[in-house]
Amino acid sequence: MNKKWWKEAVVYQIYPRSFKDSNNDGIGDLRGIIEKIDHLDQLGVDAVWLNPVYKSPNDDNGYDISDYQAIMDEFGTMEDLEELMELLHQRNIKLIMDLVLNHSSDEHQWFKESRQSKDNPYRDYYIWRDGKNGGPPNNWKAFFGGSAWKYDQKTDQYYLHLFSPKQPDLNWENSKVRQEIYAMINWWLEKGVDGFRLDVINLISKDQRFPDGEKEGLAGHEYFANGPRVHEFIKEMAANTFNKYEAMTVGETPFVDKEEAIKFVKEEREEFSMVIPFEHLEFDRKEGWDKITDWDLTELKDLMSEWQYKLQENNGWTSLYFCNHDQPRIVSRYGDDGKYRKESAKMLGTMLHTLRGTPFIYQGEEIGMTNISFDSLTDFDDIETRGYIKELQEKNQLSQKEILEIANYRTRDNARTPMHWDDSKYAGFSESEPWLKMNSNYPEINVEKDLSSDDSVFKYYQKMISLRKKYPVFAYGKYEILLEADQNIYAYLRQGEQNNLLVLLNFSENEAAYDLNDQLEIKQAELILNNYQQEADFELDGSLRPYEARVYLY
Ligand code: ISL
Ligand code: CA
Repeated sequence: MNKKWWKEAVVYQIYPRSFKDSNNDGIGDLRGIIEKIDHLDQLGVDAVWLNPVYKSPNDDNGYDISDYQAIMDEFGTMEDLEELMELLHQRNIKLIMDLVLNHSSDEHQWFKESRQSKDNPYRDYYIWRDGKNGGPPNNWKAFFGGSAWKYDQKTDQYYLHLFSPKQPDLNWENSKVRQEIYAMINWWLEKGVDGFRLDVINLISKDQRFPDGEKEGLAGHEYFANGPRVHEFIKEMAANTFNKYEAMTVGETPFVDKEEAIKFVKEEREEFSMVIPFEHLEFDRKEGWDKITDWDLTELKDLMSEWQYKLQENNGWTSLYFCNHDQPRIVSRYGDDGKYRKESAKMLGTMLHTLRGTPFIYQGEEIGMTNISFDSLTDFDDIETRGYIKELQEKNQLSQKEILEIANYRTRDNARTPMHWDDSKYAGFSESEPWLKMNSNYPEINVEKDLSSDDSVFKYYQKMISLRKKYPVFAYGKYEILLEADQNIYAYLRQGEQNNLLVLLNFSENEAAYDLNDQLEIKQAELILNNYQQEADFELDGSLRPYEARVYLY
């Protein structure tokens, strides 16, 4: 097993729009992040991933880039970014940027040219096709609703957009596009950036026959996800950019199971450092966005275990995460955001920090922030949510109230409400009304409060992160599941060179008994982490309190 800094690291994700507003226009910005570097340092994280900060008309909050080498006006200037990088580096914190390479904004110079005429030199930078039978070229659907094709009158053709119509897909078949992209990436690497998270990177190769999709789910995904040339493109990109700088790379990969994942992260293949999986966050949405489904802990355990074994057998790595800017808050999904908010937030965090992979913390997760509850459909900002709301209203099967309920549970805005720093108006995020409504529980859940309390979620995260640094077994230990069939407890071992970990996690709101006597022979172990004030003795059989998490070292 090769040692790498990023295997030992804990990454903290910042959504700049909602982290800290330095000039009180209601929008978070780069100087706001600079003001809060102490927070990151105190927590003990090793790297920061910034969501896109490039120039953008913000149709999808920065995931629609109009200039890859300039900073978004609201966020500040290139000098601000350079200063932020410098300050992070002074504290040994690496900077990971977000690269959106599957598509650009329709306001990018390339697209403005491309749509001018069929013989424009930039025409082939994007994917243009003739319509079929008076409609789009095929039945592919966009992630944000509707057809993935948009008709453009000027040249009487359609262009492909897997996300919003303001996010036209780049044509990776064109080697000029690839060369421009590599040059841009190298420009950032020369600047001193330490790595990249690559947005929907497994969608870059489309089946050039553009057949109609026939599979369940988003129509056409079998032809645009993990497409024919995806690994060829990634290998070429990595060899020409990241690998020359030993940069850390995190590929965001929807529609990827453990078998597909290996192809991106098996170390010998020299593609990515790790992927961002999705399957572990799909249990409560198995029947689609508008139906919340029940699930069983054994499903999560089986899935996690299969990934863990597959990756360790194949010398591959993964990110470990529950929350990001696209996901509702985990404590409101797999935990309990009421009575056991703190316990369950800590327990879920324990899982992320004790499995084999690199933990990613999303802003606010370290204080146990919860889902919102907006009271009007017009409060939602997220382009994805607005798309679904529109579809549901057109279908006319649910009442407004029912739509509101599902939107509150599902919306990406759950993660995007401003960060809670203290209990002042607008939670210390800004002095002006923020761009998105605050979560109303900020007086109870905020950083200031967590810093002044011994049993806060923040203090627990601090401890967890420092333990990871102290014991290499957290990063490199071999994973083995225990109590496989247990419906309440997720238990596993990590076996290292010097020591081992035994992790016990109770996912239920009730006490849960366990008996490990016929699976283990350990006489003594030290309890190094526990989310209850009154600590537990070591026993191979006993019971766990509601949402209890224990980590023993032996
Ligand atoms: O967020 C989702 C589920 O709620 C996905 O549909 C999401 O759009 C998908 O995971 C891709 O996400 C990434 O690319 C999008 C952008 O909107 C997301 O914020 C980004 O993380 C398009 O660039
Ligand atoms: Ca601002």
